[in-house]
Amino acid sequence: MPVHNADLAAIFEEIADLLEIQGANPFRIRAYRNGARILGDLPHEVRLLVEQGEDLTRLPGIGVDLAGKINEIISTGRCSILERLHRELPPHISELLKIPGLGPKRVRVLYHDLDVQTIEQLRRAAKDGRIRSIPGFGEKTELNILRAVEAHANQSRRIKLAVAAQYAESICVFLRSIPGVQQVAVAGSFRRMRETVGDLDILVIASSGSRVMQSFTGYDEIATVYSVGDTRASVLLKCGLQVDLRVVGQHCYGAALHYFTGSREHGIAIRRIAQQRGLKVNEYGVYHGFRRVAGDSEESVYQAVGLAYIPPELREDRGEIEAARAGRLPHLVELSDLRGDLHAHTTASDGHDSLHDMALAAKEIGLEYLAITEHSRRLAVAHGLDSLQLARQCDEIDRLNEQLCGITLLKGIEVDILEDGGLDLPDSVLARLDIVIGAVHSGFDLPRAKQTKRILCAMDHPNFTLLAHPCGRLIERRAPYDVDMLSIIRHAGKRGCFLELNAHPERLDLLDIHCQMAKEEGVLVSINSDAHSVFDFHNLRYGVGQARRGWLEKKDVLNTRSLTDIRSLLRRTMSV
Ligand code: DGT
Ligand code: CA
Ligand code: CA
Repeated sequence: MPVHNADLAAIFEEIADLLEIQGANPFRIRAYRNGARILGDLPHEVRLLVEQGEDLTRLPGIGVDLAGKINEIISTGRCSILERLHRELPPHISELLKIPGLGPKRVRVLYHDLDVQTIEQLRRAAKDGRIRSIPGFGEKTELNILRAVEAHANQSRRIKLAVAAQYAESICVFLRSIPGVQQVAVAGSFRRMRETVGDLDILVIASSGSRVMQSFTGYDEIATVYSVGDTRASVLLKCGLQVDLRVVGQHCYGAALHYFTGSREHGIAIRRIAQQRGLKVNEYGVYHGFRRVAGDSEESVYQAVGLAYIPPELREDRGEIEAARAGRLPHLVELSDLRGDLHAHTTASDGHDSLHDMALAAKEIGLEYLAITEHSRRLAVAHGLDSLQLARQCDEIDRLNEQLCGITLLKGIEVDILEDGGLDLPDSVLARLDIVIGAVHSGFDLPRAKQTKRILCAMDHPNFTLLAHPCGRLIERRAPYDVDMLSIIRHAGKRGCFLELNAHPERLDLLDIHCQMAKEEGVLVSINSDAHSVFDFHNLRYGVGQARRGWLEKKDVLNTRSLTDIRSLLRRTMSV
């Protein structure tokens, strides 16, 4: 079975979790976590590098030890250290980590003090009031755990877009190699660029469905075939992702793609409009009685019901149909519109590559400027910078900018917003920078009013320019903190500062609905990679996908501006 980067990343992540539950050396744990992140973000499959005999230690963050593990997993399909950890710890203990609010440290304590090994045991411990007595937990935490366990039980498993993309890509390569296949497209929520997908919906254009199905069910990543017929199949991959496959003839392409892209709500609304015009829309075409009037292309489907073409990211029945009817659809921002990236890290804090290499990688993908924004001193786990270290980096950036051509580095910081709304570095230091990104990295549980006030207060700081990952959620792992986003957006507008749309696949934060809100309030959004390695710029595409879901156009996005315009926009903020 081919091993994907997401599989390797998941294995390393699990090793790190289990080591942490065991209380192993933090450096060792960090090495696996970094390895997992690097692997998860690589744009190309590591398996292919191994097959080509490449030296994996040339990848950032991958030492001899991890390279050996990767080779072992790819060549044998097994991982001996993970097997050993599974023998040493209770079999289902890592399941506990799926409960929001429970990290390895807490699981370790729950296991040692209460012998909690499963989610059911956790629920019982919380219900019986045994958790509150553990030092550092308390009654409130106990209640939160109980709620989270109950929410977890009702929750269906969804997979992050960037992870699904890796599996989708290999399936598409496989399907295209089947004789007779003319076209392959991934539809469903994947095409709509939702942050997570429930399953993959793949559309294949071929003259003979049965031939395609025969080959497809032999795909070696399939664990279970749920159902298979001549035109449709549904399977479960070994990674846990479900795939629905549909085969149609060429002339149905547009109608089928439209049907399977959804969303369900959008589809229902379109069919209702069709009905009013005496038309019928299904996955084979648009019909007037028995006469087929459209369906070769998606454009023809929309045209038949009197609408302009609606891009997939907007198809949620959230006003796009009215906008299409009125000719008011936005001209959505595209990846190629981005001219810079305003959030990146280097080895000076917790990044994996040097200033120089990050600059070259940004230039390579066509960017004209890149802001270097390390963590500030408070975030010690990420080697945050103090004033002196930051000043040194600024000097280095000045020197480097003289040598670099085609790319300009901007001087910045991702400064911690303290719980009282202050910033983690003195004004005099921040004043020297081109950009000051404020970020909440602690105190996630503050009550709504306090959390909102904290952020508004940070924005009042004369040098504050951009609010990082505004709601703080980690997809499927940590809920957003409770804030009044409209107040924050309005305050940003008043202060002349900006909001980030953090493009990391774990974050995708600003949320799509808040992008729309920012647009309405006239507050520009910056689509940033938050790159920690040269490969992370690849993630900008997911940020753009989310921005498109939030109706953003080129003019609504800060980093579509030229370097000169960016400089003056950032300066204007500071002088307010
Ligand atoms: P997901 O998979 O939960 O992330 O969300 P979607 O939007 O990909 O939903 P999914 O996979 O259930 O279906 C994909 C699209 O196919 C859906 O948006 C509309 C269409 N579709 C699927 N099954 C049906 C159905 O039984 N009736 C109708 N009208 N449409 C369907
Ligand atoms: Ca789907
Ligand atoms: Ca489906």
